[in-house]
Amino acid sequence: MLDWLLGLTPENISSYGADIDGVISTTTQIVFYWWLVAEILLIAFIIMYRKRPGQKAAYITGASWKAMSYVLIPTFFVLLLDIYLDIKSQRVWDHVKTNLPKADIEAKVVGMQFSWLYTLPGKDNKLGTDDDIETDVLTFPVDKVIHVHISSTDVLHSFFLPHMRFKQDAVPGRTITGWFKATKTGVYPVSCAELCGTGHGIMASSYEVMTQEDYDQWVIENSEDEEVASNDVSAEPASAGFIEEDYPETKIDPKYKEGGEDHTTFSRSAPERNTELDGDASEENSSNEEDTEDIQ
Ligand SMILES: [Cu+2]
Repeated sequence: MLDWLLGLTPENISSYGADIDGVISTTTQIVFYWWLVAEILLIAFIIMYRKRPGQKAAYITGASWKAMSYVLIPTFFVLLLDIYLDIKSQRVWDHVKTNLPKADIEAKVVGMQFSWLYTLPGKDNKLGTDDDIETDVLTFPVDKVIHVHISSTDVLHSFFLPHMRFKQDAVPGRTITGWFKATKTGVYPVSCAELCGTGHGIMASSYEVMTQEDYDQWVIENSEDEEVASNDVSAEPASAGFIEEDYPETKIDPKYKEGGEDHTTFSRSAPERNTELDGDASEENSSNEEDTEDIQ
């Protein structure tokens, strides 16, 4: 039932895509049937109890148990369905968001106004080493667990892979890890699902799912021409408003915690405000004392 609605969603190429679609389908069906019942009753009652000659309107306060049962019984069923949905979706949430399976490949995803930049491990399959590959097409093998460490250099973005049934906010100053496993090779779109500025609509990107052999080859090719590759990357995003100096900052996330450039200004001004407040507070205190003296 209602498969036509799920038919509108993009093709599922995710190992947990069926779980996500299942929750959406169940929620839609429950909401749809209750909506149908409510609308049919509403229209029926409008016709049945319309104004007619000789029929007087009754004033019903709803205080009797019979009247209340018309509200309480449907509420009970809605509550039961709510609990059912909670249990069903909690299982999916645990699987997709909480219990991350062991990663085969770890990648870094950085959102910025208005592009996505990806860093993949090189031949050593370790992220954060010299042979890392920077790319603007997230590339990874099929049937492998990919962990993505998502962050942002500026404002809130949302890393959205519709075919992968994956969506995760990119929050400045934080790195959030998500995972997915593709079941099919191909090139698929990435978009930003958080209104992040004037270029939000053009903040599109893509990812390519390859066979393991193709991926191994891709890693070798891109690791070999490391210099060329890094030149490409620094040149390409520049057209999309990327400033190279911005990137190293995002590598050092603790910097934000210790107080980056912006935060320093904030913490500098904060104590000034505090001292002002203290001054005010002591004045208030002294005036309070005066008041109490007056009362005494
Ligand atoms: Cu964005």
